[in-house]
Amino acid sequence: MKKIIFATGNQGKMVEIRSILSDLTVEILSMKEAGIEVDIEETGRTFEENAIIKARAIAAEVSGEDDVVVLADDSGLEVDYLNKEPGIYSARYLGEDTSYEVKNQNIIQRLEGVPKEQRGARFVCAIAAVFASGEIMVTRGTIEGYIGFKPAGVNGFGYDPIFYVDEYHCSTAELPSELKNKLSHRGKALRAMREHLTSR
Ligand code: ITT
Repeated sequence: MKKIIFATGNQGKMVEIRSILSDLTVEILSMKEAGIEVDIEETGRTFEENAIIKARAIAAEVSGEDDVVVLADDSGLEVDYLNKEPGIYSARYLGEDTSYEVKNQNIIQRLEGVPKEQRGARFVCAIAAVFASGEIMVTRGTIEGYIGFKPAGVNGFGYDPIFYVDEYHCSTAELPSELKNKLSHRGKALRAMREHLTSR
């Protein structure tokens, strides 16, 4: 493997991915850097299905290139009190173009008056790999936490300001990036994938 192309258009994810895989001695390109622009419809019913759909769509654009692995991340926030919403619809929740200030405030409002014990939530991440041979592999990582009573922090992206971890009594947007990457759903799923990539 000489090159990884990451099938994501999300800059926040890309920053974390580069940091988590920084010890790999391979070139890591976002799909934009690889010159690929494709609008991918996420029609899957699970994080795993959507990650495979994204990785396959980009792999189709680079087919013929040996030594390239295409990876994709599908992730989201599951809130127990909201029957695991927004889940796979996390990016599309209240509309793709709605700001996270609004999305985060909306989730806090929907949990108004709900005590901490019932505010359980988790981030889930599925990472799919499509190899030049056509072989597919998927890993999953999760981090447990709860929805805070107010947004806090400026690190990370998306729902980080409202997702709190018990151990640190703060949101993942308040954690230094290295610590978030160590604990996070994405860190866990990507490190599991890295094992597969380096053992080949
Ligand atoms: P790509 O499909 O191009 O990768 P996307 O943003 O559409 O980008 P997803 O469909 O996987 O990606 O949606 C994931 C959403 O879940 C993301 O936009 C955030 O709102 C949320 N999310 C995932 N991981 C997160 C994290 O570490 N911190 C905060 N929010 C996260």
